[in-house]
Amino acid sequence: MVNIKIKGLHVLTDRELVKPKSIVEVIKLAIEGGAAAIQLRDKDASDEEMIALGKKILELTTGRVPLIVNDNVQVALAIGADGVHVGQKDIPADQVRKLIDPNMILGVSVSTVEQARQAESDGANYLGVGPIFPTQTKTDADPPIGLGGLANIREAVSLPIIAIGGIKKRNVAQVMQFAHGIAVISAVLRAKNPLLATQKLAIIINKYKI
Ligand code: TZP
Ligand code: MG
Repeated sequence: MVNIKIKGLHVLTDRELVKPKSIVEVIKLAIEGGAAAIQLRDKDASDEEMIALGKKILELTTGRVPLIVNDNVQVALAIGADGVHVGQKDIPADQVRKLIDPNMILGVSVSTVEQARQAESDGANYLGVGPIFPTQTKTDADPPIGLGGLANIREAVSLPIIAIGGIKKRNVAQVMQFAHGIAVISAVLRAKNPLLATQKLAIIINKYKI
């Protein structure tokens, strides 16, 4: 059941990239525009800063869409978030699964079939798969896996696949042939009109979403 809720458009936060706009304001527009989930992601913030921002964003998401916290299990538990998302260099997914409430969503970033199978057996509820295309947003991103890499992972596991990395309006339709949703940062946070940008992405995604 948890899987149904996380299909669609995920919008990730980035307090720096969104400037001069405010992240809270842009996330509000993203929810209005049809985002299916919000992920609180901030590599440079302290736990206190994450908690403060997380509480503000939780006010916008509660009753509407899940809020998933990147990397930081303690922050997720402290604010009562709906889920946690971890990468290959974070706390192992099977450990996170034991630390969080069974109803909480666990997302895991993967870029290979092997990692995807491991995440599935560790108890992930969905996979963040990528980077699909080159991206300047994550400076330490792995090389892009392309649509071929995405398709291989999709075939190997039965979890919902949320594709990430360099996804824009122009390429989202091709990605959605092999995914249950996508996650973006710059396509919404750097858009002149974040509401319109979200609406346009969500319309395309919802045509393909299964
Ligand atoms: N993980 C893989 S690529 C990426 C993350 C967090 C960055 C995605 O940002 P953008 O701007 O949507 O390419
Ligand atoms: Mg991480």
